[in-house]
Amino acid sequence: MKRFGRMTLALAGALTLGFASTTYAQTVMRSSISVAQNSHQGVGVDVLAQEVEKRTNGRIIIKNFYSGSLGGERESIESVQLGTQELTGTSTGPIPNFVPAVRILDIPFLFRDKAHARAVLDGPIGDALLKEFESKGFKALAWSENGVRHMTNSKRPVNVPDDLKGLKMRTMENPVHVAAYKGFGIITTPMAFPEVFTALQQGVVDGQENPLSVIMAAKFEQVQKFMTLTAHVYSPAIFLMNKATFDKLSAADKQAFIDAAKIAAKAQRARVDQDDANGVAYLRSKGMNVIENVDKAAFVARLAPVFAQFEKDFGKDKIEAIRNYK
Ligand code: EAX
Repeated sequence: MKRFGRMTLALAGALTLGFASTTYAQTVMRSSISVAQNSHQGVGVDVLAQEVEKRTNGRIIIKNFYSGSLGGERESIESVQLGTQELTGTSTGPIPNFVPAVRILDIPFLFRDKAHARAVLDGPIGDALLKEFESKGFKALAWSENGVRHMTNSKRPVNVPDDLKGLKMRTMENPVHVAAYKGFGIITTPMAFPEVFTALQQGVVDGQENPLSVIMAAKFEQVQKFMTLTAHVYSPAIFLMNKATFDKLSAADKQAFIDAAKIAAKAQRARVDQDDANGVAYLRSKGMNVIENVDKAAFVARLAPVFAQFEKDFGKDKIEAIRNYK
């Protein structure tokens, strides 16, 4: 038996009620997120666990670990690939290192808004990208959402692209983000999420970028004075499962996981919407200086050379198919 393998427990469910014992096998799986339970991603993995439990009549239980307690996103994805952990909820941050085709989604200013991103992810392009995970040892259950990313820092208000020049910013371990942010003149420092709060607190980096949902869940307002709603990139999220674990399920249980993940994704997106609606007022109430209106076209224009490179590397037709998706 693998040390962290699936645990099959025989439980005498009715014993405590004093009935004749009905013995049934219960499978416990482990899942994780890098952010706190009280967050959009917490809602996602909690709903996924509830729905799977309900749909399998309690035969399959998912135990969730929060706040990176099983490791950051890259480590969790690795564990799911190896099968030492069955599931994880993650942003696409580290995913290009595992499933390169998915990197196209991390291009800045690719989507007009969340509705556009959700339509692409829920349509044929998103479905085709979910299938790309299968040859890498994953069953990708559904796209969910991390949110629209904004910049924060401890040094100065960012009004125009030039204000970003020379800021030392933590980025996700994502090659597309790193290339793009360099285009802004940012000094990029890729780092796993569980290390970010301390790095900001100790001044190892000046800033970071994340959706309002993550900024609030991580309490970054305690260590970041300035935020600008740059909305520079949409950040997808995904529910990943170890492929061998999924393949062993009955057809009905496979469907249970897929249906549960769709419901979980919807709940996670709803929480992102709620956080986007409340986030600015909340963070201001905690003392953050928030710049809401920027000249977006100026930020987009600054990345022209980077976009030209992405078109070459990822295929202009593929990028246009996403941009023009209705
Ligand atoms: O998935 O690493 C990041 O900045 C992610 O947005 C965060 O962990 C939530």
